[in-house]
Order: sequence, then structure tokens, then C-alpha cells
Amino acid sequence: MRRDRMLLVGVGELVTNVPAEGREGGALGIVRDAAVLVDGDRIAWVGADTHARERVARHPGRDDREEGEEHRELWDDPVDVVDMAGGCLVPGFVDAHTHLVFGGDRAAEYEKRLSGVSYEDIARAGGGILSTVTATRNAEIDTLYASGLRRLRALAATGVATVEIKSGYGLDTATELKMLGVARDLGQASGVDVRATLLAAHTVPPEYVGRADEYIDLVIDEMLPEVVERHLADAVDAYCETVAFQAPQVAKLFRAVTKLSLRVKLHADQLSDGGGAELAAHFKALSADHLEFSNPTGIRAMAAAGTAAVLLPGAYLTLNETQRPPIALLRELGVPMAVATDCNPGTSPLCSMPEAMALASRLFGLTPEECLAGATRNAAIALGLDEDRGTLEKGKRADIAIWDVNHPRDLTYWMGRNRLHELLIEGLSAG
Ligand code: DI6
Ligand code: FE
Repeated sequence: MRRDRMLLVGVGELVTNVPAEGREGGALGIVRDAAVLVDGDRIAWVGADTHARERVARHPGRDDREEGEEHRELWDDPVDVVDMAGGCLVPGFVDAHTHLVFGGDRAAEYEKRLSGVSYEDIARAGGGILSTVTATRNAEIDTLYASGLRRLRALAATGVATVEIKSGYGLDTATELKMLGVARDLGQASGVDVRATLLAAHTVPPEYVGRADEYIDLVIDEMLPEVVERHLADAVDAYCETVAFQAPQVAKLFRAVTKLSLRVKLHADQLSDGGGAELAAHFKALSADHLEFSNPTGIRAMAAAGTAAVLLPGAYLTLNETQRPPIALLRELGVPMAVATDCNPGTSPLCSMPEAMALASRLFGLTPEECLAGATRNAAIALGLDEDRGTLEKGKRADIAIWDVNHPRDLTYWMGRNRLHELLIEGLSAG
């Protein structure tokens, strides 16, 4: 649907993510029997269904002297009324961590791991990320674009209105730029708002084995300036891990990035405690992601720095990990917890946000409320986009997912059952 002005009435449960008196669901700020007025690409009003219907019935209301000027304008212009038939409205999901542009796949590697070979051993033997690097370097742009678009559409079909896409399977200037260009084009084609992240420091490329420091210099001296000049990325990420880069190398890169006034984020402490959480906090990163092995000092530093936590249960599950991220401490310190798919060929072949939420609750013990906030408001914070999305309130983007469920908790409860009725992105029906 797309009308310049539409009034969505008959909403069973509206997740505003704005807690207020009289609203249910704690932080979710649920309004029952609600209505939403969408004006173009923005939300113009949120409130009670009965109130909205009354106002529209009184149209034209120009003689209604009791109301202020602004309020009269709100209801005077013609509006299309659309009945949501008791459906549940939730902010469009924000998937804050994906690597969904890549060549080939790693299904055979997955099979090998099932027989007992570890992720790190495969990486050290030149497989893992490097096999995707070879496939991505060799892939035509059209092929990368077509496979990326299929994955992006699969995500959007699960309510995703904003997605972050990382580079990191090129590891040379041309291919990193190629990946970021494809990510940008995917946004244009799909209507989903794509945020691109340069992840050139994903692992040491084959040409630089034993010379990781020199590769970091290449990223700083050659890739970063090009990316900035061509506005190809919104942020810069790095993989701080024994099989990738050490904290001092990441710090050198981040010093260069922050000088360019780009924000950073970090793959931190996924397989071992590499001091990632603390490092991310030191550079006021938007987010530190994974965090399975983060120590309490690092988590406290994140809380102080305002760095969000991005939890990636798909990778935890696929790698058969046992150490969970420090959820209790994150909770206690009020660190915003986002939940994302980490869609990638090696550790998280996952293209569904409700599935990521279902896993976050089962594997990490997040409540359904935390999962929903993690897929919306906190994910927007993790991308630095919370000013205009992540909640349903006046002035925000009209990114609204309409779900055929009785209660928002159903989204975390069900698995493998897509209950999305319709997704609006900036007021426009997606897909
Ligand atoms: N995100 C990553 O970047 C790495 N693990 C993760 O969760 C590696 C992805 C890959 O193996 O391709
Ligand atoms: Fe990742």
C-alpha cells in the first residue's frame, strides 16, 4: 500500500517502544486498540483507535474551534483509512550486523566442521574466510548483486526495513570497493535502507601473511581515503581475534578512522578474550559485537562509553559455542542489547530476524521483550540511527511491520513460521 496519508486503524497491539503511563509491556510501550497516522514517509500521530475514528468521522473538522491549529491540520486533510484487523504493529526491524554480500558458499566447510574440525583450524589451513575471499574476488559484480539481493529480500520478508552490510571478503582495495558498491546498489533496488560498513580488517589476506601490520597500513593509506572520498561506507569495523587482528593493530586502524570522523564498531571477543570490549569502548564505538568472551572490565567500559552490544546467536549456534555473552552484566549496566543475524557464509547462514530473536531467547536467555527491543530500538542505537527509527512515534520514519499475531511475544516464540502480513518502509509497501 502507498497513500500519501493513511490511517491504520484496528491495530490489536502497537509496539511503540516508548514507555508511558498507561502503556503495557514495560519498555515496549504497548498501546492496545491503537491507530497510526502515516503522512508520506513519516509517522504523524499515534494513539487510540476510537479517538482516530472519531476525528476522521468529524471530517472536515475546520470548524472545530476547540483544537489547536496544528491538530486541526492533522485531521483535516483527506486520509485513507486502512483496517489492520487486529494485527500487531512493530517498528520495522533493523538488522545491525550482516555480511550478506559474498561469493560462493561454505556448506561443505560446515559439513566438515560437523565431523569435528574446528573453525580456527579450517581458517589456519587457508579455508574459512579466505575461501570466501577467493570466491568474492572472482565473482562478477552482477553475480554478487543477484545473490545479495536474494538474501536481502529473504531478510525483508521477515520484517527488516534497515540492514547493515559489511565488506570484508575482498581484502584488496578493488574488491572491498566492489562489495561496498554492491551493498549500496542493493539498497536502491530493494527499498530496504542499507548501511554499508568497511570491514577490510576482517582477516589477513593471503598476500600479506606474516605482514599483518603492513596490511593495516594499506587499509589506512589506500582503502580508507577512497571509501571516504566516494562515500561508500557509513562506519568501519574490524575483527579482533586470534585468527584475525590483534588489539594494537585494530587500535592503529581506529585512530586513523576516528580522525576522518567515521564511527567504528568491532567484532569483539567472539572466540577468545582479546580485550575487544574495552578497545571498542576506548574508541567510543557504536557497537561491540559477539562478546562471548568479554571480561567485566570491558563491559563496564562499554556502558561508560555508550557502546551498544550486538548479540549474534546464529554464529554462537553454528559454531557450537558454549560460553554465552555476559547477559546479566549487560542487563545490570543498562547496555543496549541488539540482536542481529550476522548473515554470513561461514558462521551464520541465517536470513531471518524472528529466527535470530527466537535463538537469542533460547540460547542467551533474553526475554521476548528484550528480543523485540534488540531487533528494533537497540539495533537502531547500534547503528547510530535511533533519531529517526526504532520506535513508532510522531516524526519517526514510517517503517512499520504488520504482523498477523496476537501478541508481540509470539514473534520470539514461533520458529520457522513467518507471520509477517506487510512491511512498510517509509510508508511504502516493501516487496
Ligand atoms: N562474523 C565474522 O565476521 C566472522 N565470524 C562472525 O561471526 C567470520 C565470518 C566468516 O567465517 O566468513
Ligand atoms: Fe560478523
